Amino acid sequence: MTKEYKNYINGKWVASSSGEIFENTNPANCNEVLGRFQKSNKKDVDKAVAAAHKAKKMWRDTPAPKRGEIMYKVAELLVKNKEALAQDMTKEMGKVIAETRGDVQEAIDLTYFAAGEGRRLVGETVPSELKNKFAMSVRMPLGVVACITPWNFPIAIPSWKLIPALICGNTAVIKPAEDTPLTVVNFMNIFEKAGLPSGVVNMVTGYGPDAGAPLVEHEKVDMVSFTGSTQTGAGIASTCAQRMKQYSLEMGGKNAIIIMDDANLDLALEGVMFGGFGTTGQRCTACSRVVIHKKVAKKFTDMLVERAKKLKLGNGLDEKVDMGPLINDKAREKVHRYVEIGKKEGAKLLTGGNYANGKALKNGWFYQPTVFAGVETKMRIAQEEIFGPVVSVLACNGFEEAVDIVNDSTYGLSSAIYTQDVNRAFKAIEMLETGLTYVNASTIGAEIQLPFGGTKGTGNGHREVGIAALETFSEWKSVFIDYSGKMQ
Ligand code: TXE
Repeated sequence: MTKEYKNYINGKWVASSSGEIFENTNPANCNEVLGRFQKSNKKDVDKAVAAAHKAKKMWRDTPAPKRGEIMYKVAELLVKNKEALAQDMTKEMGKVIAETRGDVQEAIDLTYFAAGEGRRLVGETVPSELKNKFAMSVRMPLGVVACITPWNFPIAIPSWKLIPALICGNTAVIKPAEDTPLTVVNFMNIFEKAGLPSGVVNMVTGYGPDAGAPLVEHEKVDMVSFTGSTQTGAGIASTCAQRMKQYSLEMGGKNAIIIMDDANLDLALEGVMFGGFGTTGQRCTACSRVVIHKKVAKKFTDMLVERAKKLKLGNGLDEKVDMGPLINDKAREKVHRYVEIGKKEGAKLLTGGNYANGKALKNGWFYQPTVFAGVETKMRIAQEEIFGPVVSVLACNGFEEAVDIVNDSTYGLSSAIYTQDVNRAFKAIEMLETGLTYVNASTIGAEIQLPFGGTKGTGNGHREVGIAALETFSEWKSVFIDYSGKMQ
């Protein structure tokens, strides 16, 4: 019998009020059911928010260094359970085991980093305009934070939201993606073992419209932190705006690597392979456009196609597999639809472009690594997020044109440039309109001590991880202490 997992509310594992269940499956073998989860609705959300609301005062009054100590225990338990977490994650999400280990490692790094913030949470003291008056700023929690998370980083993204939110003194309710609830159930187990007081973190599993929407709308939710599609993010923004709630959004990208004619092409090839086909192209920072100088375009494209053809697809638990499946049928249909659009728009399909139908792959949501050349910036495949293993190559005549092509996007998450020219590299850093820029490295690979997030349509200006996350999950109070003893 497949195991049933409950919601985590007020420190207890509880069934959904409707008794309804949904299942998650292994995308590398879609017949394999992994677990049964609570299909939560508004009533369950109400209970979870009530628990978080009740715990608000106690947690706010817990000294921040003490909150940090609990987070330190969470980090240690993540370390201890790293392999088991990664294995479960590969089973439910599909990406290869080396990458799911990396996903857990990001959660570990962030949790250690944020735990230390419990002893800092630095404010400012500034000189007052008056004698015998003291002026300072202190960080205040926002209250109850709702975290709505996607399936592509099943533990890293939940940790990026929950841990900084908790360190700042907020309580939280998380609604994980319906494709990857197991990893977040495992994460809740870790919070419980670490001794986090009841009600500080709560989890309801279920679908977006049933469980996510009532969470966003709930009057006792003070802030919403969301990562996912632009469409859902826009809906959340308008709900929050109408209810005067704070919100932070991260909604993907159309990231590009520029390759100049002086670039080390072998190095650039590694970057494009890793950025384009890592996590089967399902990273918000995935490299989906390569903007390359005409002089080296043909040579590089041949190298890229040769390598793409050699990628080994399969079950991500096999250490020799390079690329796992897409997350679900809907995602695979979306990728294929874009490939058909690309062909109609006149782009040249060099390799891939279809469902992978190797013998061992027939039951999974696998898609062939795909490369298009002759892509132009106005084409939909150069503008819209495909979220799959599809790399589009766009040729350019020089640096300025390359930068214009990269910036011709409604998104602004990540960009990269491969060049040996240091002056050009620094100019690119200044000119590229993205929240992240890499020089001689791929568009992917966040480090948790620096802010993560994008410009333009990628988000709403908030940043995750690093010290910047504290800005997202707290607000400033200015304090004035008059010790003159004088009447005003
Ligand atoms: O996203 P959704 P999906 C992009 C990517 C992908 C596309 C669709 O292009 O192909 O989005 O993915 C919850 N109120 N990204 O369908 O629907 C939902 O349950 C409240 C990029 O998975 O946005 C899940 O927990 N919540 C991205 C979360 O929102 C709602 C990562 C994300 O699901 C809701 C994922 C509602 N009305 C997808 N509807 C990135 N930035 O990395 C859904 N949800």
